Amino acid sequence: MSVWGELLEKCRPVVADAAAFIKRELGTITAEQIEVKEANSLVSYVDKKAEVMLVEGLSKLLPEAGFITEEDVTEDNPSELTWVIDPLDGTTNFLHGIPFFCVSVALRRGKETLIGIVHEAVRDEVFTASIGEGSFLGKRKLQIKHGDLADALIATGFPYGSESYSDAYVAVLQQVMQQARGVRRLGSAALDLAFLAAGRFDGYYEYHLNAYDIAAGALLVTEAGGQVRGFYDADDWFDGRSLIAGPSETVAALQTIIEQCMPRL
Ligand code: LIP
Repeated sequence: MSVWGELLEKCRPVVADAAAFIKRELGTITAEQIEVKEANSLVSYVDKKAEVMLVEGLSKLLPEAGFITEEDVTEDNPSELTWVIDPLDGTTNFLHGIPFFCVSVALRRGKETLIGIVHEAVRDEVFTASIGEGSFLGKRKLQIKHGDLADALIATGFPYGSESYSDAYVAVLQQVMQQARGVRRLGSAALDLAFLAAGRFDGYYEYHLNAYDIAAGALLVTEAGGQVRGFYDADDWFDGRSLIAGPSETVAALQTIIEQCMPRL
């Protein structure tokens, strides 16, 4: 096992504690405790407290590493090694009592992702990957599923505040609905990517994402033999706010639809 595989093992209990805390709070949040960050992007003390737990725990494991986090409980300070954290991915699901959300943690060095953990908080499914050592659900090694778009179940998401491009985005969805077996919108990019790595989905695409929504999930997909890329630039998925993921043939098919229906804005 590499040093990153060993560090991944030490991260598990830190992530599990945050997931357990979030699960305990499910269904207890009052309307007064919900804050609106930007159009329909919600947050509560649960996201913030979970992020504090993660930052404190991970800082002890790797004091020299910086952070990129969703809730900014700590100043974003990307460094040579950087933790990329979404303490509660699927916040809207959580606040509506929909049991589909997770903790997502990745470690990056420059443009490389070394570790990824996506901990689904309700059923305690733990998806993990370390660079060069594969992806796992629990102890089960994951392998991306190959196949035609016609037989594919595709996951996607509908971004907040999409007025400027919603017609083009709906045109993409219409083509995917016509050409694929089915489409699912479950509300957590990190879990969409984890389910893709586990062969539950056959492809995923979304626009207007944040790096912390996808950093860990993307490594789960690539370490399971899949591909990730931006809508318009292959390498621009981390900062480019758009992502296509899946087996190479499905990524190519989705990219063709996106180029036809949603040319670069
Ligand atoms: C969510 C993503 C989801 C996307 C939502 C939101 P959050 O992240 O996981 O895929 O469609 O717009 O960005 O806000 O729950 O951390």
